Amino acid sequence: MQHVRVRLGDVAVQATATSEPEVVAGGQVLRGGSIAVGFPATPWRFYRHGWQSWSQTRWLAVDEPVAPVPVADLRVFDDDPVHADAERQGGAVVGAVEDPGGVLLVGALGISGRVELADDGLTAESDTTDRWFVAYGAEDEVFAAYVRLLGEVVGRRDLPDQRVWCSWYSFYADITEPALHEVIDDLDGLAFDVVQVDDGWQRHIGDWEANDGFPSGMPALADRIRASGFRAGLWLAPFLAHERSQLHRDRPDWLLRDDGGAPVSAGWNWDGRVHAVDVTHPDALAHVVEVLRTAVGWGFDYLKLDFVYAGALPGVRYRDVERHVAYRQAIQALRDAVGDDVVLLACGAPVAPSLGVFDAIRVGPDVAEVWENTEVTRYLHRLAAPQARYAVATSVHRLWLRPLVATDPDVAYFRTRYCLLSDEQKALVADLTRVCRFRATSDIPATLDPHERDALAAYLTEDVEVRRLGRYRYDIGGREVDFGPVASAVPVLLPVEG
Ligand code: 9PG
Repeated sequence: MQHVRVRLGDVAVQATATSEPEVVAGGQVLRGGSIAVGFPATPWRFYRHGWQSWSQTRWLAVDEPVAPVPVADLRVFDDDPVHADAERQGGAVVGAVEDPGGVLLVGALGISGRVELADDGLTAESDTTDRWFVAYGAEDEVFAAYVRLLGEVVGRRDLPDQRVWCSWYSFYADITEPALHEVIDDLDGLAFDVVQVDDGWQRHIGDWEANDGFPSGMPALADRIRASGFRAGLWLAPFLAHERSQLHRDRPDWLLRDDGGAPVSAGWNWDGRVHAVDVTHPDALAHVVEVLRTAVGWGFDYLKLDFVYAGALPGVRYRDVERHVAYRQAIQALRDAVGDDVVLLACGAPVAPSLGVFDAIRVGPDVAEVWENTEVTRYLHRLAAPQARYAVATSVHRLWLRPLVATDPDVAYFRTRYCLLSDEQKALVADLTRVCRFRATSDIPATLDPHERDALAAYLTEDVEVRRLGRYRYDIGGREVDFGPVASAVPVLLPVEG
């Protein structure tokens, strides 16, 4: 480790690294498993990039206190559990600070890393790379330079604009074959590309076969969707095993374990604890690969792979590989098995190790037909829980990823029934889907009034040009839309009494 001076445009900063900086397009590259970069000036904001899709991502005031999620079983939904007790603000892979002169960015040139805000600079460490991009300048320029270099390391994929009908935000887990048939009939005349069946079709989390709600089976459902002119999409959580699943009973040897030999918690959901499948176990991986092959064999060629952070949790693995490497090898095996023509959408996914393999990534938490779930945010500090407000805020801060992957901001709402969002809130969410060029909804045509149905039809066929005007401001088809008031609002988090 040595002290080096790094020239960044007009300024020079102190850094510690293992060698002298190397000049690259838009910045410099520093080397080291752990490095530090001094501030060029006193910063006022820190860019926190969350570990996985749902993790809070935004510009924080530098003095915002860290506020961990007090319930261990829910922490994994919010961020990397490894850093749950961190004393400083920090984020995954990339971090930045803003001062009056510009933005200083430090980003891993690899699939994992942690960047933290220290008193006099940013510190960064990684177990998978020793190369760090460092730049200082205008926000869009430093992020663009970083994502360009990152893409050279992790790869990129291209996906045309998507228009998706997804079952989740209307039916939740209560989907059945007759209910979906009715929706598919009613979607006639609406320009969706994909009809995606979400959670609720399977026997259990881990048992990826049709349940009793789908008596004709999954191939028949895929056929029905395709015959209506849509691609058939299916939700799976392939790296999870619910504690009451058959998989869990039959293959305890496939579960990721902690040092004491107990299965690692991958969260609490579906009325129980879920555990992680150890995807470095060759039989477990072969099984997961077979699950995906089977889904593709049924006729589904758009797969939403959810809760996949479970593949990158800390634990004792069959093969002793770093957790993000384990995750990436597993998703690469899935990609190799299904081929390039199947669209793979990652959800609940560690972002950086998903790049180059997935076509699209969910870049924020779930929207939901409520704006904010205040009990959950204030008392549980859960900004990753389903709520439209933080879904918008996090997704808006992830748009710099677009050159490498399609960014899915989750669904827009056109309905008034069963929706507590105001017209302005619905419009803002819909505008974000326009910016992302990823249009989706779960609205059931039968619940829309004629005016709402027309609005949905127009939304699916419109051709609007989008231009970025500033950090939060966009020109969308000639209208100026400002996500700033929502994206830059500081959440109210109350202290948890011990
Ligand atoms: C299906 C859903 C939908 C949705 C996904 C994911 O933090 N949480 O408790 C939490 C629960 C559910 C959840 C996300 C976070 O939703 O994002 O689109 O597919 O699973 O169960």
